[in-house]
Amino acid sequence: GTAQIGVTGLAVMGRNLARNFARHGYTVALHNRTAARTRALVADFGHEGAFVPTETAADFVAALERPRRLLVMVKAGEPTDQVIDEFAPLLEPGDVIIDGGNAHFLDTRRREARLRERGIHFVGTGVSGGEEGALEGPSIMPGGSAESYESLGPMLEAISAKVDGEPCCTHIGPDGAGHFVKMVHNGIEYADMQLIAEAYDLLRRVGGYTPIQIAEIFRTWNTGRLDSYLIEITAEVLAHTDSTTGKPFVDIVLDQAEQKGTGRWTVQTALDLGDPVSVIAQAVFARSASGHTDLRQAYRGLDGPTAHPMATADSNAFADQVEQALYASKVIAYDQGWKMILDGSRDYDWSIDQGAVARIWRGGCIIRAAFLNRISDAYRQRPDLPSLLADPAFADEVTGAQDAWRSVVATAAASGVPAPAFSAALAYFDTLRAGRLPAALTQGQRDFFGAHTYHRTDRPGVFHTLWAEPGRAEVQQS
Ligand code: NBP
Repeated sequence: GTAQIGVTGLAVMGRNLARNFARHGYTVALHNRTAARTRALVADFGHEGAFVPTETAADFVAALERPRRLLVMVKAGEPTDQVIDEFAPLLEPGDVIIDGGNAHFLDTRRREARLRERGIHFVGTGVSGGEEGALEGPSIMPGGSAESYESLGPMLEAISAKVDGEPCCTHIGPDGAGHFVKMVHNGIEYADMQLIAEAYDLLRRVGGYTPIQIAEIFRTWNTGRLDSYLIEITAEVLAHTDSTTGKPFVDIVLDQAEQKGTGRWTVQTALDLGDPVSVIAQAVFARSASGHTDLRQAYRGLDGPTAHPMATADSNAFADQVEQALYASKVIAYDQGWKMILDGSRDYDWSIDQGAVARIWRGGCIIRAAFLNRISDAYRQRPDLPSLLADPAFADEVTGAQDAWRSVVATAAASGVPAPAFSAALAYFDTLRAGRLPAALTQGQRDFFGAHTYHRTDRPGVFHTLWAEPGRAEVQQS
């Protein structure tokens, strides 16, 4: 065969990645379960580069130069296993299967281990940027063996987004590392979106701004430290008018946010790792709460404060406070995500370079932002940074924003406007900042009802109090 890469699964993502490879001069073998998609790609885009369309699995494999590289872009889950089972018997040791779908990293670990026994490299790869990113340059997060990256890496880097000449693609780590990092990316994306939504809600219901005015505020913010793709598209959505009603578009959309599941996986995995990703969790919960029409019906109209838009003179100052609350909360959400990557990397022995993750998210992906340069710089200065807040520049910014941040959270509570992500971020900041936590009381309760023991602040050892006995004597257990 002559094709340097083959793509099987030619729906929007696979088709656009195949075109992206071809536009970069690679010969691309094409395959799809339903051959009509393969033919349509060649008919519509065949002039863009060198494609080798195939219809059977055997022809597809035969079209590839060796070692073979097959990119699987089918629906995640069962279809991915079916496609692997179809192709693996046709491959030889040294060949590489790349899964660019949104697989769960534990599935990727399972698949990688199984294929490794047969000498086949399995590269679970996160791809972010949606349909447009796939064509124009996504952010790419490949896992798998270092050996597979040697031949595959340059091709993936070629088709990835570039920022300051650097590709938004790097080898993340063995087996499931790439899909794990993609999962956390999506969790952070959920948090970013929820924080922006809360900022909008407060500006509208407390600040008294119209959607068009808020679009303008977001455009201004987009020239500063919040400069990001998500802020940019938020302004576009808010400025959009519904053509049939003439109303702001945001007012005619049903207020129920859906999810495909990667945010939920992030929180489920964080619970297993023991990582308190509270802002990400609130973002996932906010989407599920919005969909519970039965609950919303039961609560709707219950007595409580009604937000009153403030006088115009005060709303400018309020908008500035919201910007500060948004920025500080964003730093906390990212800090939670990076801590999760650190812990995942430790638990699974992946040796993930935290700074490199920031670098490859600067372009191509949904959370791309100037902010990621800052995170990248922080890790460049200190590669073993335990937390973003251990970086003096981030610490200064967050502590500097906190008066405004507290005021916004207090105003939200007093006005009856929900701000779960802003509030969770602030509570996280205050939890970790505290000299003493009421966790001491929790541990006392645990010792009382379950003899779970406790440590003392003043001397080493493990202790238990005999709560049921009159003297409540303390016994040292070790
Ligand atoms: P879909 O997730 O909609 O999957 C459609 C493709 O899967 C078609 O090629 C279809 O073949 C194939 N397929 C299915 Br369904 N079941 C199959 C089976 N049993 N055997 C073989 N092929 C099967 O496509 P997509 O939206 O392009 O996404 C592809 C992957 O990329 C997914 O894992 C997705 O999560 C991930 N992803 C998507 C985005 C995005 O923005 N859409 C971003 C990043 C990652 P057919 O034509 O014969 O039905």
